[in-house]
Amino acid sequence: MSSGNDKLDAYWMPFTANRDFKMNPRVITGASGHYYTSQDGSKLYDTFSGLWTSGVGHCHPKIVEAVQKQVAELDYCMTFQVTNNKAIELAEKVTGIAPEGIDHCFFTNSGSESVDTALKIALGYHRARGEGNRTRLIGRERGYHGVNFGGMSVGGIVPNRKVFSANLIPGVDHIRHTHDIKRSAFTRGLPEQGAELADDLERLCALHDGSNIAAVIVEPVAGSTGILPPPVAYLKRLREICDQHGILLIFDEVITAFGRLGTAFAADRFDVTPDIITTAKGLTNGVIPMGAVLVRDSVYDAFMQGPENMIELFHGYTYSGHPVAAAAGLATMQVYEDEGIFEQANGLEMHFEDLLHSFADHKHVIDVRNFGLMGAIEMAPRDDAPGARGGETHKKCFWDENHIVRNGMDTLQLSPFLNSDPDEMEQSFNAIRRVLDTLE
Ligand code: PXG
Repeated sequence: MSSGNDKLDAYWMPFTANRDFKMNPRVITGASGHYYTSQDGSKLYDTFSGLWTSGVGHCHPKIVEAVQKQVAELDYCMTFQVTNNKAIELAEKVTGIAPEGIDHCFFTNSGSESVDTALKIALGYHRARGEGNRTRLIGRERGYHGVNFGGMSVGGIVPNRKVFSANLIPGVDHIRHTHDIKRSAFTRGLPEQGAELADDLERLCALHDGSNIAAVIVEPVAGSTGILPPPVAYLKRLREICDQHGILLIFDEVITAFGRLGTAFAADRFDVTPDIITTAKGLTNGVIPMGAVLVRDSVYDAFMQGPENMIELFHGYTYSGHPVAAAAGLATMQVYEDEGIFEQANGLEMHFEDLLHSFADHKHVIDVRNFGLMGAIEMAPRDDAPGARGGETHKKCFWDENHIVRNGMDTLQLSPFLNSDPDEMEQSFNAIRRVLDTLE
C-alpha cells in the first residue's frame, strides 16, 4: 500500500512506524558538532548523540580527515588470510584501554554482530576446554542485545521477540530484570536496593545445574529498555556467582563503552571485570559501522590449541576489521585521548543528573533514572493510548523546538554528547519541558 508519499515508498525504515513517518517525514541532510541540519535547512540539537553513537559530536574534523585519507589509500582488504595495518593498530589501541587481562579483539560491523560473536566465542571456549556440555546461555529480562537470532534470544524486549517466539535459539533462559519503580523511583544514580536480584542466577544454576551454563550476558546499565542502572553491588554479585559456577560473564557495552559512564568501559566504573565485552557505536563515533568483541587472555588462549595450520574459530565477516572503519576507530580513540573526552563526560554527570531530576515535579512524570551520561524521563501512559505521550514529545521537539529527542514508548531517553556544552544541555531540557507542558 502506498504511504501517500511516493518518493519514500521504496524505503522500509528500521524500528519506525513507516506509514506514520511517511505522512510527515523528518529527514536529516547534514550535521556538525552537536547539531543536525534538516532538509528544510533547520538546525536541530541532538539530545541522543546519534543513537548513543556520536559522543564527540558529528563530523569531527579529525575523524573526517582520517576517513577521507584512508579511503583513498586502502579502501578494502580482506582480513581472512591477509589483513590490514589499521585493523592491527586498532586492536592494539582498544585492548590497551580495556581492563587488565582483556587483551584480544575480534572485529564485527555492529552491536548485534558483536553479541552473536560473543555468544559463539563463549560456546567455543567451553568446548575447546572439554566442557562441551556448557551450552546454556543466560540473558536478562528487558535486556537488549541487538536483533540477530542469538542476541534476540538472550534479549528480553518482548515486542522484538514476539513474532519470532518459536524460532528463538534453544537453551536460553533469563534472570529477572532490576527495575523496581515502587522501591526506587526517582533514584539519582544507582538504586540502593536490589543487589539480591543477582541471586536469581543462583536459581537458574539450581534449575539447570551451573555446570551446563556457558555464559551470562547483561548490559551493565540497561539502555534501550529505558535506562535501568544496576542496584549497588549487583554486578559484583553476578560476577561472584559466575565465578562459583565456572560461567563466563559477558558485558554488553555497546552503549556503555568509550566514555558514556565517564570511563573507558563500564567494567572500570563498576570495578567488575567480565570475561568478554561487546562494543560498537562509540568505537568509531558512529562514523563507519564497526563493532569489536574484547576477550580475556584465558578465553583466547583456550582457542589457540591444536594444529597451528588450522583455523581456530570458524567465524568472521567480510568486513571484519575494514580498513576505513578501523581508521575511523583509530581517529576516534585519538580524539578521546587528546580532548580528554571521558573526563569531560565525568564532569558533566552531576549537571545532567540535576537537569533530569528537575522533571520529578512534572505532572506526567512517574520516574527519572540516570547514571553516567545515560538518562530517562518516564511518563505515565495515557489510559487509552500507551506510547502516545512519548511519540508526541518526539514529534513536537522536532517540529516546534528543533530538537531530536528519542522516546521508547512513554520514556524519553537522553544520551548527551560526552563533550556537551552545559548551557546547551540546559537549553535542551528547557525545550523538552516546554513540550511536556503542552501534552494532555
Ligand atoms: N547491544 C546493546 C546493549 C545495544 O544497545 C545492540 C546491542 C545492537 O547494536 P546494533 O549496532 O546491531 O544496532 C545495541 C543497540 C535505543 C536503541 O533506543 C539502542 C540500540 C539500538 C536501537 C535503539 O536505545 N542499541
